[in-house]
Amino acid sequence: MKTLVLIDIQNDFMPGGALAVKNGDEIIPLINELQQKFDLVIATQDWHAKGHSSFASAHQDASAFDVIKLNGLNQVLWPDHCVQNTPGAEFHPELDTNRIETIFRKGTDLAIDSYSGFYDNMHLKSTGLSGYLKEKGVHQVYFAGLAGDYCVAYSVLDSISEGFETTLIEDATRSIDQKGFEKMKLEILRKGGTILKAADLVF
Ligand code: VGL
Ligand code: ZN
Repeated sequence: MKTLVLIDIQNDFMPGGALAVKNGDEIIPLINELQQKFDLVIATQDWHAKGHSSFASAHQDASAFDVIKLNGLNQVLWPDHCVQNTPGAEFHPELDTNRIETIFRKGTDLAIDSYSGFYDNMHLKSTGLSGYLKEKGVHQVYFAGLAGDYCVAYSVLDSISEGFETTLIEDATRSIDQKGFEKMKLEILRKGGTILKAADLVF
């Protein structure tokens, strides 16, 4: 069963949003088209409590994009984004949500950030996505969405470690930092993931 996981296609990651990804909205028509090719479509939502520890505003004398140590991990401090039940946390209005069977939310714990759709950044708590896919007999998982260098890349890496045949559809993502994305792509390939373009999907 071929499964498409759509990562964080939310207003705050779109041009004009609180944590805008350049040209993030360009992927939406392609993603709507892609969904028709898959047996199962799942989505994730970045879903932060107000005052989340990944927000620069939660720390004294800090600015957005500073890097600090949080629970021993490097943490980029972000502008406030995807706060629960705000318009910025909603899916982009042009995203076709009719085929999305389940939504996995992440980043709800105030104390710890969560890039991957599978685990928080300390790998302490699972979202249940891996078990959900395994229970459904899924072996092949494809990823698209935002941002390529953060939540998409970390989801892809966790998917590989969870034992799924994992593919990143690289033209169905956009990144905060292109250099960071190129680095993550090398890591994905090194770990055994596949990277291809939507037109190269042969099903
Ligand atoms: C993301 C930074 C902070 C993402 C989420 O969806 O890639 N990036 N929160
Ligand atoms: Zn976030």
